[in-house]
This record gives sequence, C-alpha cells and structure tokens, in this order.
Amino acid sequence: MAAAGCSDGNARLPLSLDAAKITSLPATAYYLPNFISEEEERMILDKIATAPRPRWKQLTHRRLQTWPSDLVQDRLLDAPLPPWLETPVVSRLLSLPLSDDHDGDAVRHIFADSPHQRPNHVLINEYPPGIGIMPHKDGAAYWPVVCTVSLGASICLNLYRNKEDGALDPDPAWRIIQEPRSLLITTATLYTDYLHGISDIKQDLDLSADTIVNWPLLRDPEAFASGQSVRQTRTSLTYRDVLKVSKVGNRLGLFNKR
Ligand SMILES: O=C(O)CCC(=O)C(=O)O
Repeated sequence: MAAAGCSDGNARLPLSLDAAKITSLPATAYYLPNFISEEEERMILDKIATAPRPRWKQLTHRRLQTWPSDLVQDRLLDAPLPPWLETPVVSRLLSLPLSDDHDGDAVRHIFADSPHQRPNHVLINEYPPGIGIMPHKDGAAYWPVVCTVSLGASICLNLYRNKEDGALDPDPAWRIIQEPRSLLITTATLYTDYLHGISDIKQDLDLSADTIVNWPLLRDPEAFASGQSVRQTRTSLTYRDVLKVSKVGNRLGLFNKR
C-alpha cells in the first residue's frame, strides 16, 4: 500500500482510499491496517477504561459505551464527541481523499456526502474471547458508511446474505480480518443489503488468502499463516453519521431537524 508521509508514530496512511479498497467485495469497502499508532491505541484504550462506570452498558456477555449518547427514536441529541474520539480518528478520516485524482480540488473524503459531513456518533464494543455479535444490519438511523477502528486484538468479521426465501444464510459470504489499530470502512449495499456479525468462538479458523477478502491488505498475514488466530479481548470503535440530530433547546419540544 502506498504510504503518504505521516509523522504519527507507526500509523501509516495511504495516499487515498483507492489503495485500500477490498477489491473482491460486491460493494465498496476499505481496509487500512495501520490507521492509528500503538501509542494512540494505548491512549484510546486508557480513556475507555477510565470512563465513568455508568458509561458502560452491560449486555449479557459483552459491554459497550455510546458517545456522545444513546439514540432516542433514531435521533441524536446534538453534542460533540470527546476530544479523544475526535483526534486522531475523525481528523484522519476527514483528511483521507477517496481517490488519488482530486486535482487540487477540495479533498472528497468518505463522509463528503453525509448529512453532517462527518461522523457524530461512536459505539465502543468490547469483545472478550468467545464473544461476538449476532448477524445484523445497522438500520435506518445512520448514513450508510461505517468506520470501524479495532483495538487490542484481531477478530474476524463475517458478512452474510439472506437466501431467496429471506432466511439468513448461516455461511458467511465473505470474511474480513480486522487487525489491532486497523480501520475498516464499509459502505453502500454492504450496509443496506448484507448483514454483518462476529462468531462466538475462542479462535478464528480457516484463515487464508482464499477465505479472507482483505488478505492482500493485512499488515501481518504471517501472523495468520497457521490458519488460526486465538482471540484476545478486542475493542472496536464504530464511527457513523446519525441522520437526525436535535438541538438541546428542542429536547422537550421534540425535535428540530437539522
Ligand atoms: O465490532 C465490530 O467490528 C462490529 C460492531 C457492530 O456490528 C456494530 O456496532 O453494529
């Protein structure tokens, strides 16, 4: 992957997202293995760990934080993200051109066409070994671009499709390895037509260039050469643009569309 000059420790950004495209998928997705540095990863994990306890929502096997807040009827109450979720991730996302040929024009980034031209919401999911997330779609609350930064450990994300009768095909159509410090961007029909999920297993298996669509883009494919990867706790940040945002002043009068 062509790397632009980047002075952020061991983060390495391509010149544009073109170079990071996962070419064997039916719609646009990008994988950037070195999106943040180890130091940035440590800083973000530390902020997550020291967030006030009520920030955590405990599910049966997994816990999550929602920033700046939960959605209410698919609406977000207008509030900034905390600085540690803005920098470096959002600033870096907005600095990355979609394509090499922008010819001196303003950089068109991945959120250029979204309502707020930037992500305004972050879900933080923590996955202990053996725990995943059921196949699902993210629904109508968001612009159909999801930017996922992985922290702490690798995990395999599965993309699923429905069969002709509408039932979920339990065999993943595609599998994507997400290494720590990587960025995965999924868009378009990958958002609207396909489901995504993570298996509840302690080891990801059958990993190879034939089974993993982003194999050519991995930072360290050698780490998966045995075909197996033992899970450790992995934390993900998913950045999205919530379509409907309400101003605080309209909280009770619900809701001023922006
Ligand atoms: O942790 C991930 O990579 C996936 C998270 C996810 O599926 C979601 O937030 O909807």
